[in-house]
Amino acid sequence: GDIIVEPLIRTTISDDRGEEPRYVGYAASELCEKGYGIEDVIGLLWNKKLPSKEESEIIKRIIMISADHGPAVSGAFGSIIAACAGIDLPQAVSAGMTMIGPRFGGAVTNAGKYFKYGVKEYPNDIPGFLNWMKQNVGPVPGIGHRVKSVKNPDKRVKYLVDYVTNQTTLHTPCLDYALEVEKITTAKKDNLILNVDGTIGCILVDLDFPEYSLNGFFVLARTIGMIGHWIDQNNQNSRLIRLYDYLINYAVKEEREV
Ligand code: Q5B
Repeated sequence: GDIIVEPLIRTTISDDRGEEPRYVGYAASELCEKGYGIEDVIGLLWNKKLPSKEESEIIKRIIMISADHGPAVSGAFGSIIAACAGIDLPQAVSAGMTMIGPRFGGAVTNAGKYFKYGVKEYPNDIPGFLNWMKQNVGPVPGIGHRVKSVKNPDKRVKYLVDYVTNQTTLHTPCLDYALEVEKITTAKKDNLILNVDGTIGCILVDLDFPEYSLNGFFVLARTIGMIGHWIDQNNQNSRLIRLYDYLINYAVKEEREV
């Protein structure tokens, strides 16, 4: 008789059993032909929805603005060190990727999650929200920057906030809430601004992207930059990096006899 096999996995996003891949039912070539962009493919594969033109423009700007932030940041620096050690592209990029976490670039998901929580549970009580965060979570994801501050604002953040609020019709409760939080945190300390992770996290929540997808935007965007740094170092035939002694504080014991 027939042998019934339980499927090993279940997918709800794509299907390649026909002539070409279909993303949530849409043929990839047809999307290209009809003028859709990578931001629409992201909407399909990450949120199972074709974004509106206005939503696509926001997604595109999020990716463009977070694609790179120079060589000094943890991710690019990790990829550059790897490139200089002669490591191949995928591994060098994954060295940089490894840096994406709660302090660097990987605060997008939790920023979206907790600001959304604040909107729901502490709508008119930001001090209450900050107190809850302090007791239950720790530093507020999406707030704070190593070098950007009220006196040295992050142009990326200003641009995205301005674009979304003044040039689109998107309803932005999460972003509005985070900007109110920023007013209180920056009054305490100049660098406790709404950072790029927090800004994109809130905009993506307002765009109705699923919580689990949010860090994916930074990961995807920054992959573009990390690949760029790997190519750049290879083009220059860069040498192996070894830190000079003056860059290290050797807080070790004096030489001793055993
Ligand atoms: N404090 C980002 O810290 C950083 C606080 C806070 C309450 C906070 C810190 C943080 C949350 C995680 C986050 C994304 C580690 C950052 C990014 C992409 C990037 C990177 C680039 C790019 C910086 C000093 C004092 C302490 C802390 C208090 C700090 N943050 N309190 N909520 N969120 N943020 N990450 O300056 O009393 O002195 O003990 O963890 O959103 O990654 O460009 O570089 O595009 O590549 O090193 O933009 O803010 O300060 O950690 O020594 O703290 O401030 O409790 O208080 P710092 P810390 P106290 S965007």
